[in-house]
Amino acid sequence: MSTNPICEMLGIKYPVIQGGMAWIADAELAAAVSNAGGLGLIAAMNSNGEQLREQIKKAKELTDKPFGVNLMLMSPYIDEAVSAVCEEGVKVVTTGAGNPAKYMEQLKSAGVKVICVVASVALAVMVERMGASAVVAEGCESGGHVGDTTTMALVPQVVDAVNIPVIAAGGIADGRGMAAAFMLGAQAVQMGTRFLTAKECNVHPNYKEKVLKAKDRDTIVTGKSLGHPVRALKNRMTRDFQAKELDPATTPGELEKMGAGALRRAAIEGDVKTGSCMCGQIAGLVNSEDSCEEIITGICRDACALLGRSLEE
Ligand code: TUI
Repeated sequence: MSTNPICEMLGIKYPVIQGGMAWIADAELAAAVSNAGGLGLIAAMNSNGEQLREQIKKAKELTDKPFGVNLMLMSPYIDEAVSAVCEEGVKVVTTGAGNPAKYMEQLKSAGVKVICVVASVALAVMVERMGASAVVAEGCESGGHVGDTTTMALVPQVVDAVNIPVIAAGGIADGRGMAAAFMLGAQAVQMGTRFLTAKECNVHPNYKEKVLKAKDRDTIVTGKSLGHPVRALKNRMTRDFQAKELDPATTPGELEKMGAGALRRAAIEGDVKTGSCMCGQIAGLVNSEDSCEEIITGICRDACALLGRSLEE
């Protein structure tokens, strides 16, 4: 797949990118994905510069393959994270949960390729003008912070609107999803939920088990009223949050307080009742804990068979 534009641009073997899952995507998962021929990502999430630097150093020890960092643009430490990425010589970042305008020049002049996660055509066009190397068109089937357009509708519209390569995300977990994404014009896929249950993923076992057991209708989007809708597995947390959100007496501050720390509680402490188990709608299809290598080679093999061609054409 060396002639695939994304593989060529990033120096990777397979056009598969791991989602930048906050509190989940650490140096070990990123290195495992990169060692298997995809692009692994460390989630900078709300890490300060020092914490992120430590993860980058760890990933460098675990792999000699290219890996990247996902920058969560709502982070209070985003300035420090951008500096850490530039100084540590990270080759590629993905950005999400906002408009990366403020950081494009700094990243690009440090030689970092910037791939922006977008949920709309308008932002895709804007980031292409700013010099993004590619975009991830992320449909609302995804876990975590979501837009409101589905992958099926978003990907071809973004493909038609930009000249840079498009990576599809949201609702993809197997070779069929990957083949479908290629038919829509994407040249790579990004997957979060599928890697959440990877053997090398250090998320708390309770969280992993909840994803493995989830069915098609087990996720819900809450937080729309706050301006940052989040998809997660239904549990006591999402039920209480939704009830509060529908109650006109609830203030935005109360809701923010309820959401704060919830993902950490689930992913690190394993409290899958009062924590937030962010996860995509495709969880119902994810039923086994496989290695990153099994995931990546299996998906690419199946997609190639369905497309009747190799993914490089
Ligand atoms: O960023 C994500 N997924 C995330 S971030 C996250 S951390 C978080 N935790 C609690 C509340 C909120 C976030 C968990 N999952 N995916 C990429 C993504 N970006 N999806 C949607 C967007 C997006 C949405 C609006 C990007 C830009 C945007 O527009 C902003 C603007 O200013 O135009």
